[in-house]
Amino acid sequence: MSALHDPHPAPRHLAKAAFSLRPTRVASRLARGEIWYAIGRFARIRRAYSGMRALLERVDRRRVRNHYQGSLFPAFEVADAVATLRSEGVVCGLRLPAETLAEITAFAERQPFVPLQGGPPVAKHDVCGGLLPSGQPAVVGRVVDPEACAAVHRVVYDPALLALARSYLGYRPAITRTQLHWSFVSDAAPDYRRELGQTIDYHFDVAWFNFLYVFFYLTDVDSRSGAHAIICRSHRRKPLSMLWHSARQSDEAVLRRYGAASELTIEGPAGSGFAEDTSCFHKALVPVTRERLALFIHYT
Ligand SMILES: O=C(O)CCC(=O)C(=O)O
Repeated sequence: MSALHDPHPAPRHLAKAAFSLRPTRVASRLARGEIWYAIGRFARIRRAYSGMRALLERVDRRRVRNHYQGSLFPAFEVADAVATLRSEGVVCGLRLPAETLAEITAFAERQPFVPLQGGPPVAKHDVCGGLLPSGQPAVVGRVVDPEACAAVHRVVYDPALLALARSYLGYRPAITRTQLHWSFVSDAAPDYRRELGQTIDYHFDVAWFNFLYVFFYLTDVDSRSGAHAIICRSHRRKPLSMLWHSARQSDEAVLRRYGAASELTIEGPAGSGFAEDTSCFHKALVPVTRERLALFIHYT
């Protein structure tokens, strides 16, 4: 649908941001000094960066603080998970304890969120019929200050997740971002969602030189309630034409290149989690039957 026919046109400043997803984005970010945006997409550069961080770590004598002793995921085999991540780009099989899930969900229900459209924080119970109090469609809500929830902090600094990130990245990660997001059921048009920045199209992340994401679903998720989809193994095999083009690609282009068999739609009950190298192509499916609550941890 064109913006002209969109019943909910995106605010003008956001529409401008969407245009910058075109190929010129690489050039403009280079001009802003963000060299990592251009070169962080190359596997060799990422490996070299890991090597340098590992070297620096060896000469750094500062003591590392362990926040927690035991893991919430005692059965999670870190070495096997790292091997799967390297070959597939994703590894499933994490599961939050029931009380951790309940604590995070209750926090997200009472904590306000900032809509993707921006503006003041909104209370969750003020979303009605897929609409924000402003009358705009509810698309994605970013819960304010997720680490204020003790259970979120407990998960982010879990020793098994830190060991996974350290082993995969090759160095001790600094945690850069923790996000707790609602994805709502609403009648927002695809173009409106894109212009706001909802990641409903296949893309790969260039968040820094190297990174690993851990995702948890906090609601039951299937292909009609906001599942995350990934093209397995695409972290290792990107043609130059895709590496140098916009990080966003159409479904057709991605499936033509990698084949339908490489596409994995991750469904799971509330509490299930997975780790992903988001330099794989990935996207979020639009929820149509049930809203989704998800926790994302970015280790870099
Ligand atoms: O919400 C999702 O499942 C996808 C998130 C995503 O695409 C991203 O963080 O880059």
